[in-house]
Amino acid sequence: MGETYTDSTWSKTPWTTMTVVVTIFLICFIGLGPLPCAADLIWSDNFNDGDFDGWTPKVGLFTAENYMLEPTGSLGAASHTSTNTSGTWSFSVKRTDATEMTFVGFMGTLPVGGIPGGIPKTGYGILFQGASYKLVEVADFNPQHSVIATYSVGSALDMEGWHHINVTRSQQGTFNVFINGTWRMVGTDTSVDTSDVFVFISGHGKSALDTVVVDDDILTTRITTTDTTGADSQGGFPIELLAIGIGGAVVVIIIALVFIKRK
Ligand SMILES: [Ca+2]
Ligand SMILES: [Ca+2]
Repeated sequence: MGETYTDSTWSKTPWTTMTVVVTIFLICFIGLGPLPCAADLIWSDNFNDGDFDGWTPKVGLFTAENYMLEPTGSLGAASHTSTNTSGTWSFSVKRTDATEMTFVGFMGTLPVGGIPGGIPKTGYGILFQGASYKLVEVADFNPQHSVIATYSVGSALDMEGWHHINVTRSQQGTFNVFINGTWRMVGTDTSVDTSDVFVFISGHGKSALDTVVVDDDILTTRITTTDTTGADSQGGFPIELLAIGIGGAVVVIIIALVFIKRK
C-alpha cells in the first residue's frame, strides 16, 4: 500500500522536511557547518568600482577606468597577493593584439622579476601566445620553463577578443582548464606547492584583465556560468554575490511556501 498524501499529510510531514531544507540552506548560505555546499571565496576583483586597489604595478602604469585592469603604456605587469594553491581561479582576459604574449600567473612565488618583469620566480600560469593557450610551469622567472598542456586554435587572430578562463587545481596537482566554458586542457604538476602572488602581464600593453575570482574549492558549477557573465566587463555582478542573491531568493521562496502551506 502506497502512502496517500492528503492536505493534512502535507501540512504535517513536509513541514519537518521543509524545516530541514531551510536549515541546511541557511547553514550553507551563512557558510557555517561542515557541509561541502558553500565554496570559500578567497578573493575577487571585477574592477567595477573603477580602481585597482590591492594590485601592485610592477612594470608600467595601469588604469581601471573602463572597469577592467588595463596597462596605459606599451607594457604592463601587475600583481595581487594570492596564496591559494588548490581550488578554482577564474578570470577574463581581453586581447586586442594577436602578436602580444599575455600571461596570467594564477600561482606565483616571490620575488617577481625576469624579462619583461613581473614574472614570479616559480609558479603556474596561462600563456596566450600565437594561436595557442599554454598551461605552464614557471621556474627561474621563465614562464615557458615547462609547458604542461597546450590548446591551439586556428590562427593567432582567433586569440583576440575576450577569453574566459577557469583553472582548477586539485591538492594532488591535477589541473583542468576551461576556456569559454569548454574543457580544453588537463595536466598534473607538483613542482610548485606555494603561492604569494597572482600576476597579469601584457607584453605589448594591449590586453586587459577582468573578473578575477579565486576560490579554494574546485567549482564545476562556476565553469558553466562564467562564460555567460564574464563578458560583461562593465557593471558585471560578481558571480559569488549572484549565487548568494539566488540562494537568498530561494530561501525566501521556501519560507513563503511553508508559510502558505501551513495556513
Ligand atoms: Ca577596486
Ligand atoms: Ca569589470
